[in-house]
Amino acid sequence: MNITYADTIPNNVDLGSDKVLQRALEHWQPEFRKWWAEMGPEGSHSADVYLRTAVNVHPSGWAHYAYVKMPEYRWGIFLSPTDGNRQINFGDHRGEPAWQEVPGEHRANLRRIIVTQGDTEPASVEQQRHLGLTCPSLYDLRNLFQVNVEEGRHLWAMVYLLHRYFGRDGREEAEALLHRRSGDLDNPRILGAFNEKTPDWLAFFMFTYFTDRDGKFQLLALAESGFEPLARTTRFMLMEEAHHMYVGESGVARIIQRTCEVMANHKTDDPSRLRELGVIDLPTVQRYLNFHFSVTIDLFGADVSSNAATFYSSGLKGRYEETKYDDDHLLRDATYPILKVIDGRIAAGEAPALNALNERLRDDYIKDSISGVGRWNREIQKAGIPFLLTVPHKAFNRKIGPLAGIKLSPDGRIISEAQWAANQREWLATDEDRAFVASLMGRVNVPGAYANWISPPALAINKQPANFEFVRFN
Ligand code: BYC
Repeated sequence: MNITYADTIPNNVDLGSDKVLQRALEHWQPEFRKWWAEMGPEGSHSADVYLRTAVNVHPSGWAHYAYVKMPEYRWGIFLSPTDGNRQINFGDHRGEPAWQEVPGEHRANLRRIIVTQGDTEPASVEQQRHLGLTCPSLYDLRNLFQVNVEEGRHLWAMVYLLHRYFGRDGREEAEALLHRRSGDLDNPRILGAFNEKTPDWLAFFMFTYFTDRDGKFQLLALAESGFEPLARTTRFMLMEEAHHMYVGESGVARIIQRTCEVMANHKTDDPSRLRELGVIDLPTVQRYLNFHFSVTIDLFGADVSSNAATFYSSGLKGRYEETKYDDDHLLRDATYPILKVIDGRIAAGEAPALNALNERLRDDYIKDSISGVGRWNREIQKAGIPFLLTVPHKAFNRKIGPLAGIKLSPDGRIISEAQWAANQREWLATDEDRAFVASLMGRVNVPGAYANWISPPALAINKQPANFEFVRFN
């Protein structure tokens, strides 16, 4: 098969002159297309979608807008520019020049990190593949598809690293990324949250708000890596990630706005009355929030992790904003506060800072996610409604790490198994909640029209009006 690399795969890695890489991609690209046809957005293949495509890394080139059929999207490979003088900023190799090739002794760990990162990208596309059938507007449909093609590009970014730097085992891992399936019992995706369902648009917006934000923090930690190709590719991915979180934050905000409008118009806060009126009541929003937040903070791994210590000491994965820390960047003697479970109670404790790096990143993440929830609350306050959305306690509904061993209410009270069983329905989205939200989902595909349960956006995309034909069906 002939591939004109410069045309079909925009890149700044001089793909055209790398014969080994070309051969690897000749095998992988058709497999990727097959995967997209099978597992990519359902019923979307012939639509013209108003999408941005990164065609180069310059400010004018990383967001080029045009109508595109998604199977023809030009998934590019971009590394952020470098001045060639970067040093490793942390760990045992601190002060040495950043690696341009994979250091032999860290090869297995580096591959594992890249594979784990790469695995989440197709996983999210699989999780979201049915959502286009129930879009609340063409604007939202376009945003969904934008997120999907960019997750596809992020998969390409990791596959590029595997093919270019890891030889045969890299090629095998790249293939396996197309074979695992979200939620498949026999061959699931690697991390828990990526095997959950994203069955409706409230779940989608919560996912892009909370889980894509895990992407932001993990990518920021990898952007500190001593392996420069990984640092450079993740820096570029972060530019796209920002839009995904915006889709989530503004999507939830628009749902809240619409609910508050109906609450005010009908002078009611009764969830069943609001459901009859076709909007999503705020307690249901809270239960979805609790679920997505708790499942996502598990993605940071165990509170105390020898893997995390090794990744840091060997210069593979840094802290969020590593260079802003005024310390030794070795962390051999430092400690970090963690929560411990002692005799069924939670107590403040300390762990060696090196081992607690997952916990530190989780804490950074939590601070960042709380701020957006504050903005949702301002929407509710503006409408004069006395309701406050809250982020649950860090130990609520955990499945990873020692906190998984206890039962806790969202506000942090230790409870018995029986109390958990009795109250769980108040705290986490139930089958009834999901069935109700699903009952609202119906496809709205007329330009400028929006489903009853969500407000139109204040600003559409690329300065286009809200009634722009963001997707044309053929
Ligand atoms: N589910 O020592 P620990 C994104 C495993 S999202 C299942 O704490 P470590 C995106 C762990 O693998 C960002 N298993 O682990 C968002 C280990 O397994 P083994 C994704 C889990 O290695 C939206 C064992 O438990 N990127 O980009 O320190 C849409 C012991 O744990 C989970 C990355 O994650 C879990 N939640 O930390 C699209 C960055 N957590 O060795 C995209 C790369 C842990 O016993 N990954 N385990 O078999 C990493 O840096 C690390 O692998 C982790 C785990 C932070 C995930």
